[in-house]
Amino acid sequence: MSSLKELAELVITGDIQKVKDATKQLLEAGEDPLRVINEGLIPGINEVGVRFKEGEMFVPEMMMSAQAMKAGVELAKEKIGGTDIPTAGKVVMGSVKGDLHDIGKNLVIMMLESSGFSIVDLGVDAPVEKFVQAVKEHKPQVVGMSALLTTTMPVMQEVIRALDKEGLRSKVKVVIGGAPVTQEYAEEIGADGYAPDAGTAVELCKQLLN
Ligand code: B1M
Repeated sequence: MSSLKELAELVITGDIQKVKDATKQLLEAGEDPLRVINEGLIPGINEVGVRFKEGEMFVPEMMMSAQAMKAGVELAKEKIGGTDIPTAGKVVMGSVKGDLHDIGKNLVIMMLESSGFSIVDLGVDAPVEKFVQAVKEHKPQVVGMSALLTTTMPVMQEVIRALDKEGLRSKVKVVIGGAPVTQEYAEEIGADGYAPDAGTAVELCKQLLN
């Protein structure tokens, strides 16, 4: 029987099948799917980041770990399921231009969906115009942006400026997040809120819409 700690280790090794097997085992044994994500899969990928920074792991290995992590999240997601409550609001969400990281964004989406929000997912590397177009077309209450690179963070401000220019800024709440993003940065660029994790992102969206 795998433990959450062992699951984290398996994410680090990047063995997709083993991560799937261990995740399944834990879920079948009745482990809370959110715990599997937050205390098994996420610590694993975080350690990958540390080792990458220290030059102990390289991009291909980081990719394998990311795929293994995603496979585990998919299985946990099936257990979390949806909600029967009517839609809590619509959120347009994307990883900003230049940013290919989407694990965190997808977790935020998953949590929002399971809390009754409907999502328009712009995917990764989403250009400024794509956000603007999506707001015009889908009329969401919230625009969510994710950035994992310090070099892509400024795109969030570009999106806010473009929404402003198009007269759309007052019609939506803008929420941002991602590992390098902070509350101070959110205030600096004029976002309505920042969330450090997926659970807080849901709370924040609910709060902003009330
Ligand atoms: Co990249 N990468 N990566 N990477 N990668 C980081 C981000 C890095 C910190 C690693 C390091 O050096 N320690 C570093 C960035 C350094 C910096 O900018 N300061 C880095 C780098 C340098 C790079 C490349 C440039 C490497 C290269 O090619 N030389 C390259 C860039 C590609 C690009 O985007 N253009 C690159 C590539 C990749 C992979 C493709 C291999 C892979 C991504 C796969 C994928 O996402 N599909 C990858 C990975 C896996 C990572 C690390 C290891 C893990 C990221 C992750 O998924 N974390 C990462 C190190 C790290 O962050 N510790 C690293 C788990 C995830 C659940 O957390 O995304 O933070 P996170 O999301 C959280 C919260 O932040 C929050 O909720 C989530 C759940 O709790 N949140 C939000 C996120 N978005 C939110 C939005 C919200 C609210 C909350 O509102 C809308």
